[in-house]
Amino acid sequence: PMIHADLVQPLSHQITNEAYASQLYLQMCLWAEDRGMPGASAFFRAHVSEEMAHRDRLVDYMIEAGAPIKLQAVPAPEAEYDSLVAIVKGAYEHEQKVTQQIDDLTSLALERRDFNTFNMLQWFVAEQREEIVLFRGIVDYMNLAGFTGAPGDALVNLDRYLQQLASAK
Ligand code: OFO
Repeated sequence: PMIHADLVQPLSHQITNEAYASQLYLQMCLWAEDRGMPGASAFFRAHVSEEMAHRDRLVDYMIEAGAPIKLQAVPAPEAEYDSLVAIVKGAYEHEQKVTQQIDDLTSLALERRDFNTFNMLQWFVAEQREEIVLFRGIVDYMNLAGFTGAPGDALVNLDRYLQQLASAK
């Protein structure tokens, strides 16, 4: 088989992880939408489809390899946030977690000498580097703007910044 038996379940599980990321960002988008933050809403909305694309990339790989996919329940995302600061920090932390998941999968593929999966995962390794750079950049910007989370100029500024990031994609 193209995929080592020990990788089949973990890859299936990552499909659920990517679906979770998509749900999480949709919830964050809705939170921002609800509070009249169009920039933050657009930014997270764009991430919803990106995460779906990550999920589909794994699905396509497994279909091509003829590996069975067992879907699991997608956990409910956190819905209560104190501020946009908490959301951005939450998203950054989440991306760090996903990076760990991808790293674990990649080292397992290497250990089992599953070079097809190892090769497929290189795309995710690069993608996670981009995600980390992106979210860390927003956290840095937030700190630079002196944004504490309260409504005011800094919040409007951050929302506009997120709008620019969303349009640049
Ligand atoms: Fe946000 O990169 Fe997939 O999960």
